[in-house]
Amino acid sequence: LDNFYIVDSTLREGEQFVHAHFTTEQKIEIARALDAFGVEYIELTNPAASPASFEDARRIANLGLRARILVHCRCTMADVQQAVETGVDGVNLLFATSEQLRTHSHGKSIDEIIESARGVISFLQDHGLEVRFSCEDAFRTPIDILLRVYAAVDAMGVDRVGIADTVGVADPLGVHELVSRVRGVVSADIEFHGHNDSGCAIANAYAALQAGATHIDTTVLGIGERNGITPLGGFIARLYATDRGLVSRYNLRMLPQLDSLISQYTGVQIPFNNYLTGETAFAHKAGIHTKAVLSNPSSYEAINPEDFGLTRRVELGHRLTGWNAIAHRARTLGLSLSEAELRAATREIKRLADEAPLTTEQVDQILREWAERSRSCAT
Ligand code: HCA
Ligand code: CU
Repeated sequence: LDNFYIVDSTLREGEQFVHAHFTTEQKIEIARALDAFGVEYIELTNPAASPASFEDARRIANLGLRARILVHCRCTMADVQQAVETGVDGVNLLFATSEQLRTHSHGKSIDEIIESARGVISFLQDHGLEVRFSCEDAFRTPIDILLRVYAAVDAMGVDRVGIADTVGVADPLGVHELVSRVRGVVSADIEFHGHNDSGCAIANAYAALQAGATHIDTTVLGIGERNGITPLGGFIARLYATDRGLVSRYNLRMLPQLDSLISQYTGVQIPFNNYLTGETAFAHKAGIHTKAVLSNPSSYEAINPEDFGLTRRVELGHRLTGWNAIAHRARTLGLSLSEAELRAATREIKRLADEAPLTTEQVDQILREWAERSRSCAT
């Protein structure tokens, strides 16, 4: 599984998010942050989309980043001529192949698609650019058509073929099946791009890797059309949970910064349950959990927050609290209380918390009062 590359599309798919309107300076800052994190590829909006899109692609291609810079283009000469002028390293081409999109989007037959691909691909190859050809809406395209298109562009010598779950209908078993079938007919690398409409974007990206895909599209916080695609942080969490060695080549401590940068620039909050950076992602509450976590965090954590520069939180002032966690807190405060006292203090906290949760300060106050009482009894 370690032969994979991340193609981050925050500056392409992410720009298609309803709340994204990045300025040139913001795009540059995002590109630099992604590069510092260590994604291998950064995909940018089609330079033909607008004058600023062209200018920004040119500037980002000239920043001297370690990541390879790609632009996303329709499979037309007009688009790729502009792409070449920007000085980017490669082009991610797309062409819709499903019946739905062929009818309602470009109206071309499969033979016409293959023929236009030929000219565009050889033009890019002549200019020394890396080329990927993707079938948009692959999961609603009949398999025989899909394999015919992939085999044809593979024979033209593309570096990668792309498989896009454009509407988020695929599931992990289906992705595994399709990627395996494509693997059987192409020698090129395989890129997977998955939308999250039905909640499978991370699982699908992971299944694609398991089936032999080499490149995975992500965006920071998963932003994109509708509810977006595979989120960078969630994908990293998925890989880390399997084998943390898989993600050791990335600068993991940059992830919280990337998430907050995009949150700030789009004006949307990071969800409380977000992978890694959600407010509660490392919060432990019930007595059974807190006891074990305080003794060894891995008991209830698959992911070590410290690897991402984050900290865990143990909640004490609620009715599900346990005396072990309360005892731990008392020790932290330097208070010496007997087990009986700690159990009694815990009962008091639970009784009060049945009315309303207590703050840590309130819990500390109760523990200090018990310590005070205990001392005055002793003297
Ligand atoms: C788009 C559609 C796309 C393309 C993905 C790809 C999709 O907005 O252009 O190039 O592989 O989801 O199909 O994002
Ligand atoms: Cu997409």
